[in-house]
Amino acid sequence: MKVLVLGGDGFCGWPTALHLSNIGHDVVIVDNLSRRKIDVELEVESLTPIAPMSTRLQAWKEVSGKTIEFRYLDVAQDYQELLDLLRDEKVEAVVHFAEQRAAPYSMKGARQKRYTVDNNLNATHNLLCAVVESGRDIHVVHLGTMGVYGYGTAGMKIPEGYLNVQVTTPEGKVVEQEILYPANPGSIYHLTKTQDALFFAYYNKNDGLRVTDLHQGIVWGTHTPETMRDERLINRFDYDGDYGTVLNRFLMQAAVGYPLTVHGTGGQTRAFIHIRDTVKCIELALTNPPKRGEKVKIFNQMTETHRVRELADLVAGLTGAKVSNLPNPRKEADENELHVENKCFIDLGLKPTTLQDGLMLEVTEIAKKYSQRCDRSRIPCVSYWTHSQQDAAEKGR
Ligand code: NAD
Ligand code: USQ
Repeated sequence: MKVLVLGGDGFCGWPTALHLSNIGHDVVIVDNLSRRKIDVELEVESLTPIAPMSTRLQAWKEVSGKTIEFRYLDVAQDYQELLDLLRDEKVEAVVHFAEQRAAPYSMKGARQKRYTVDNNLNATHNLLCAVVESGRDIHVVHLGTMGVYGYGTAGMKIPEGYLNVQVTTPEGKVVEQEILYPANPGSIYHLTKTQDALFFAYYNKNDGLRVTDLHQGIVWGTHTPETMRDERLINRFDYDGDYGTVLNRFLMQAAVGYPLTVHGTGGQTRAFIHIRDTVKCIELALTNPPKRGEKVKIFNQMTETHRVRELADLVAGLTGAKVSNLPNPRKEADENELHVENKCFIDLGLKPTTLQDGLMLEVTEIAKKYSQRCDRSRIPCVSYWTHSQQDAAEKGR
């Protein structure tokens, strides 16, 4: 299948592009390298030394004999180029990762909030608009987030996208309806994903677009079988206070002897998935597209839930690291329960990789191997959700 991977230079996109190429798809990566440029802006680098795109692609050709094409293009800006690409390359499916994905970065200030909204909404809308204009029956697979739902429920499992509700009419008749699960974003970044979901519902209803929206949990790990085949194929590992996600940060902090940065009580429960399962899920989504006329398929792409303080205790137990409870820079519930339905992928054959599988070792080893590349000054989270949190932090310094 001819597949465009938008955002194929990123943490999830790069291993996905390799995996899809490896199993025989004809892959074209589209990326504007904005993630690498944000590293320059934040004066930080991936813990792992990621190679330039041409080196990555040459290495892949050498180890696999397969070619992946690369197009430098801004999906949020270069509409005509995107449309031409869909037509000229006779694209059959698009995997869309090309968004600004860090909640803390999206909350740093007005510039970053506006960039995140402009970039993410325009990228998604340009893609949908271009698919319609191309006249091609292209399956769009989008990476959404568990954070569209908020992280709590009325006690049931968070369903896969849709909720059955009953409403009472003025005449007293009870009517059943299926609605999109109510959006409850916790950051501007998460908010853009809730708007993406409305774009998909609309284009599906109006134009019959076939869309799969994957509401993914926090991705951990670094390697996939493909990225391990050559040092030049190594995946990125973000550890800084804006882009580093909680479990990979704890593993890296343990490796460099930095007390684990638990926000508040660490009572936040979140959904997780290993990067190996991410690429598998994309494969499954591509091979099981919605039929023509079918509503947007929404899958919860996660395999387990964990509480932040339990992850810290686990990492501390494995490594002897100290745990530090810090004032939470975010506006979020201190404690929450989280139960999530993930039957769709399990039924399609996903065999989850769990923390118990010893894969923590892989990340600990990565974190240790490259620990000399860590800039400790970039570890603290210095993005505050509100001015009052920022003022309090400044007074406390
Ligand atoms: P990433 O920042 O590493 O990768 C995103 C890629 O998209 C980057 O290479 C960036 O340069 C590119 N990009 C951004 N805007 C673009 C544009 N306008 N035009 C072209 N390219 C553009 O992020 P990631 O961790 O790989 O996440 C990929 C997707 O998966 C995101 O949409 C994110 O919301 C979602 N997701 C990620 C996680 C996670 O834990 N990493 C969890 C859930 C969902
Ligand atoms: N946290 C800490 N200490 C840290 C970093 C984070 O306690 O050093 C806490 C946060 O306060 C939060 C939780 O850990 O309660 C998760 O934070 P995170 O940065 O690991 O994840 P999040 O901001 O939610 O974002 C990440 C990805 C995003 C994706 C999302 C999936 O960056 O792209 O959409 O995970 S989900 O969380 O399921 O919405």
